[in-house]
Amino acid sequence: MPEKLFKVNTEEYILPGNRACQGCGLTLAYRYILKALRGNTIMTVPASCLTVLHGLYPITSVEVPCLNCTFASTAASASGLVAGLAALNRSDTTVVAMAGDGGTFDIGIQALSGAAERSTDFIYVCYDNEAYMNTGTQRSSATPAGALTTTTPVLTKQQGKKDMMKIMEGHDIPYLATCTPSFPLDLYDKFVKAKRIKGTRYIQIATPCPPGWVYPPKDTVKIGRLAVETGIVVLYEIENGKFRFTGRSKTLAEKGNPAPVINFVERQGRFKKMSMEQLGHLQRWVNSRWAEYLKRAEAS
Ligand SMILES: Cc1ncc(C[n+]2csc(CCOP(=O)(O)OP(=O)(O)O)c2C)c(N)n1
Ligand code: SF4
Ligand SMILES: [Mg+2]
Repeated sequence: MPEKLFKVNTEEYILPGNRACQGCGLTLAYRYILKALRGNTIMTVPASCLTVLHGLYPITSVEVPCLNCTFASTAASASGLVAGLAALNRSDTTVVAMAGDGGTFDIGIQALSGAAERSTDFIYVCYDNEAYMNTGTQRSSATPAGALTTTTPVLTKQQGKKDMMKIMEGHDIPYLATCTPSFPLDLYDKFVKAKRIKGTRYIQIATPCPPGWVYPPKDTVKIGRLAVETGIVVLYEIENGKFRFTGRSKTLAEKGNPAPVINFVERQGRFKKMSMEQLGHLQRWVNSRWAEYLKRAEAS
């Protein structure tokens, strides 16, 4: 049952003023995550924009404890925290591992796969801004084809985005979900639900990033909404193998179709060198994935 707006936690766990950029989608997402988890959380975070948001010890903008770990070891670090809390008989604290797309799709995938295969009891959050943003927008395996990055500065990235949700689903974990801070209640509900489930829970959040995606900071919420309207991002959850559309994607699945991907692409400078061929490919990829999800929703 979705959380009603009036029941949303009014406490704030991120203090005013932090070192993230203006209009950062990650900051919005993180604010809603901590509200949904009601602050009763230990975070573990590798090098990324999220460590910058947290600040440098002893000064921080965030009111939950956070362990900084090395890039490759986020899920291993979370496994250690889970074991430590169990030894102390503390079952009331949720362990949350949270890394960027670089730290998840690429560098942290081995430790994540190991922990997920054992279904270690933590929530793993990948906030996906589709590049290594903290070090200046290098391409990752989450970057879509056609995007300019500082490591694909001339021809754009040629390879398509890795389907990390599919990889994580292959681990047979109890809960997976996608969301974006542009639809905050959908995000909030998924974390409220994930908190109650045992085992490894994987949540992937599409977080628009003004400097990396090259659009004005005021447009972050709009860009995230367009990603969903065009089917680039599909909001869904998979609980014990059962696929379900949620939020705006559910409405689109029941009452319409996604809008053309050009509506999303044309608003971002990172796609200014995207070829017509790449655009066509992206549209066909979105169409076929949408058809696949419709079938799954029907079968569930
Ligand atoms: C082993 C290692 N390699 C490289 C770095 C440099 N580094 C720090 S943050 C970062 C980018 C991380 O990208 P992502 O995980 O997508 O998070 P984002 O910066 O986009 O928030 C890199 C390459 C590092 N700290 N450690
Ligand atoms: S580079 Fe992007 S993800 Fe990183 S702090 Fe700035 S807006 Fe946020
Ligand atoms: Mg990133």
